[in-house]
Amino acid sequence: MKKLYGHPESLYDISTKYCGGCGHGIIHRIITELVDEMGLREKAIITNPVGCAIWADLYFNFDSVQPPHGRTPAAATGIKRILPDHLVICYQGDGDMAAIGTAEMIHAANRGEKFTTIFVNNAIYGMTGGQMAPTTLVGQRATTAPYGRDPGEAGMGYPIRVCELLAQLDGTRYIARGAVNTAANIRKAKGYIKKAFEAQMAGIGFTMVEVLSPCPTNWSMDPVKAVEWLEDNMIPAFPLGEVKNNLGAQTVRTAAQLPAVPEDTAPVPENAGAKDIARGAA
Ligand SMILES: Cc1ncc(C[n+]2csc(CCOP(=O)(O)OP(=O)(O)O)c2C)c(N)n1
Ligand code: SF4
Ligand SMILES: [Mg+2]
Repeated sequence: MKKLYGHPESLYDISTKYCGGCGHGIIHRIITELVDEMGLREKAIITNPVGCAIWADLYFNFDSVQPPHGRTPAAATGIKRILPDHLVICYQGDGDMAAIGTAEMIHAANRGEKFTTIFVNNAIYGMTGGQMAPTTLVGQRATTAPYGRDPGEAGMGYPIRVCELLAQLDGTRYIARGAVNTAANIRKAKGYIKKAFEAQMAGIGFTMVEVLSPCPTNWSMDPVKAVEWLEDNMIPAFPLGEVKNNLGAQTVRTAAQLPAVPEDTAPVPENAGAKDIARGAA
């Protein structure tokens, strides 16, 4: 008999702590459906964010690690390097990734670390009560921007488009942005995450899927209005689709195609001999 619908084995069958209309639960569901479909439950490891998804280990029925806020890319780097045949998922919110852990995120992407980041963008610091995030829209109100984000006189900066930023880096291979506002977009987001997971399991470099996600509580809206607000305001600011697809061998810039200094002309630092000391020879 063919099973048409069921609860994913990788998702515990319990109520979550998320507010009604929150996008995190849908994103958990997409991830766990894929882990089941790909038969990877025994090989999946998630690094939890700090933020509303900090309790993700209560929901995901596979291994998890809880690094400090913003440091999940550093933890995921270590895990994936030690266990390259595992599916390592780095789950991050927008405050977690684009503010508190900016350095970790950029350098992991630039190094081409071979894990997959799921970046949940709800344009706000959800867990701590609605402070402005790097992705908060111009004019959007937050507890720390009560008159709306103002990049002008108030000097609050502009919303950071993380996908486009990371797409510039040679270490990144697949970057896409989806949303969980409609059934069709949920299916598309699942397709992007599937592609990223498959690329990871094929040993290809850094992959990331951003997912635009409603936070009705901190947007002070009911769940239906929050979905409409996401459609009307977030999608125009953060366009959906594949931002970078460098998975095909023919499109990859190999090391040989990147500008490099010929070895015989490379400058030699005066204290180059100190490398033995740095390696612990002394
Ligand atoms: C180093 C550090 N700074 C700040 C905090 C407080 N803090 C916890 S969650 C959070 C906001 C998280 O927002 P986001 O990553 O967007 O996740 P969301 O709750 O919106 O899903 C902050 C600032 C912390 N725990 N550690
Ligand atoms: S505060 Fe926002 S992000 Fe956090 S659980 Fe509630 S709706 Fe979701
Ligand atoms: Mg957030």
